[in-house]
Amino acid sequence: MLLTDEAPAARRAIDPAFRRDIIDGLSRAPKATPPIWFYDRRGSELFERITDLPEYYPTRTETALLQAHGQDFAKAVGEGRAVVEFGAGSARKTPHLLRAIQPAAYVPIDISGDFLHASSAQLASAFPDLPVLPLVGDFNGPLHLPTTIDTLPRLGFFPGSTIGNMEPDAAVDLLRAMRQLLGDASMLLIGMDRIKDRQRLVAAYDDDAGVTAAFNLNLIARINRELEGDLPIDGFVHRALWNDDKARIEMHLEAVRPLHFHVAGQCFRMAAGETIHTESSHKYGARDERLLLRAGGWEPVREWTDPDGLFALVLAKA
Ligand code: AVJ
Repeated sequence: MLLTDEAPAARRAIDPAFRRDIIDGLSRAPKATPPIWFYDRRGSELFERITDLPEYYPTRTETALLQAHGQDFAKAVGEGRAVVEFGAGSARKTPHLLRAIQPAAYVPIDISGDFLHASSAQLASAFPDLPVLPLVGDFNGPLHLPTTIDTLPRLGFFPGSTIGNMEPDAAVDLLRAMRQLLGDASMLLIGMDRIKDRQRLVAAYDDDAGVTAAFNLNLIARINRELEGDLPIDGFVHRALWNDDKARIEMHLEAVRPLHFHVAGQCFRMAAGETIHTESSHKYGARDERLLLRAGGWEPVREWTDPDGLFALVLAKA
């Protein structure tokens, strides 16, 4: 059953947060923009296509883990929790978890209302007895859980290695905020992408079909459309590189020639070879995962990985 009081998406005016983030990011040296702005409708569609690419192992590896270890989850977390999913998106992995643990309610949280409502409706019809309570919001800001789950112990679900988008200090802050939001009796099931062979990592973010390149370049189209921009789309190329010092993949948009463009009335220049750093995707060793969780106020209790150790699902308790 789908329980929602959200109005349908209004026609959007210029988004002041988007404008501020992009103007700030382009004014900085080196230029860097937050990855949340990738996910307009087209960006969300491209990301869905990325998850099906042969090179992009995280989604299928994590989904297989969720599928394979249902009985373990049921035993470790018990029935009757409220599952709170952070950044639910299309929520394609969630049915495996819900089927396994029989929760008392499901609260998917996402910034994209359109996407969230479509996937919530789908989920609600697949689980007719489960109260589905979608919450439109940014989990990096303050959130209020629906009061109907006040008395239920919570299981936070944070799949996809989305945590990897954050710098370590921000990741710790987010984990602490989740701990605060979910409460003393809560648990957290989190997906974390492992450090591995450099070629494999880079290929996952620079696929042969060019879908990740299109995903990265879509940010330029979005800036042009929504912020009165005139960035030349042929003036940029997609770059993915492994930063070994920081154990992360970085995506950049690199200027192929000297550029001069405008965004929301402001003027910007880029030298040939200069980049806009559009995303970081941090990877973790087995001990890094636990250290990060403990720093964030969570005690790891179990973890599951695939035979090749590509990806880890970690269960922690408050
Ligand atoms: C959704 C942040 C987990 O970092 O792998 C995929 C986003 N960017 N390909 C990731 C992404 C380029 C993805 N996360």
